[in-house]
Amino acid sequence: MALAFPPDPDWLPFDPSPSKPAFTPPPGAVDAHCHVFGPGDVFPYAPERKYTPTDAGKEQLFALRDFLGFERSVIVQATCHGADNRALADALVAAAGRARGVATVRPGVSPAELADLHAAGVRGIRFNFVKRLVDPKPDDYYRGLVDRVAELGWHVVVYFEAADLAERWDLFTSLPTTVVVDHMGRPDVSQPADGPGFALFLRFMTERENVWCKVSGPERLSVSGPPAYADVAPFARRIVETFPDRVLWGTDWPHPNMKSHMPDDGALTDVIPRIAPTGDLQRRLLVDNPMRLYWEA
Ligand code: 0GY
Repeated sequence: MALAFPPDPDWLPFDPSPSKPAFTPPPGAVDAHCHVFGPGDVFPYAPERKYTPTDAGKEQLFALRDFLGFERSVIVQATCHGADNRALADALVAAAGRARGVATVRPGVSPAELADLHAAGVRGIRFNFVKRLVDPKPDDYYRGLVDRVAELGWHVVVYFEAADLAERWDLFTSLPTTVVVDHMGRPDVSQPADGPGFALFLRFMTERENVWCKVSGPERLSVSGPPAYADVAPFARRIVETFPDRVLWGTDWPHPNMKSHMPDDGALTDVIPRIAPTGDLQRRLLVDNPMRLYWEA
């Protein structure tokens, strides 16, 4: 039978049999950045999407969570589902308290829809500024949405390219909620971690104590490549050691839009002790911080 949504011809599917990581996550560890895709015949992909992935459903996500040694997940709405959060909400409900979500909403969203998302486990919304994924909007669009969700106690996740930080500085530094930046703001890791390129991002986190960072996505940023992603580690480690109470980590499974290679999720998990070298840093990164933001807020 033909798939309702055949993936893009150059789509790299996720690795169905990752290696077992040598690193054992601490009890209660949270994978704080992952997605579910479809399945498209149940939860159709959005008409305005910029890519069509292979299906990657909740059962596969939960199996990977258990295999890698995580107890909980934060599932982030991906742009291929637009503002239709049904696949996300379905996965959150099925996870029975072991998952929280970050949704995408548009200005017309009703209070009842927001309440339903909250009941399912959503605790934040995501603003995506990456032009190959979405058509970014003027600042006021985002400000209006933040006002809607701040009263629910939700936070905002932002995904942007390094160059967007200067361009959107006024917006990003004026958001009243907790702000979580995906993948360290996508630094150019061919530059030094203590060089001027990354300095603006460090300044952003230093000056704005409401800004958190996901030290995730080495497979997207690395030039040196797998399995160690050695060129990304100094960036992540610097953030973890400087802001140990405002960092999160996630697999980014099922790794949408990877072109160079598909990462082994076991190898990605083994990056953790290189960026959070002590048990204390690992516990804050994987347990204390995500629990505070997603379960105790
Ligand atoms: C990620 C990265 C990507 C895609 C999306 O929402 C999305 O479609 O976030 C990407 O292509 O960089 O981490 O989810």
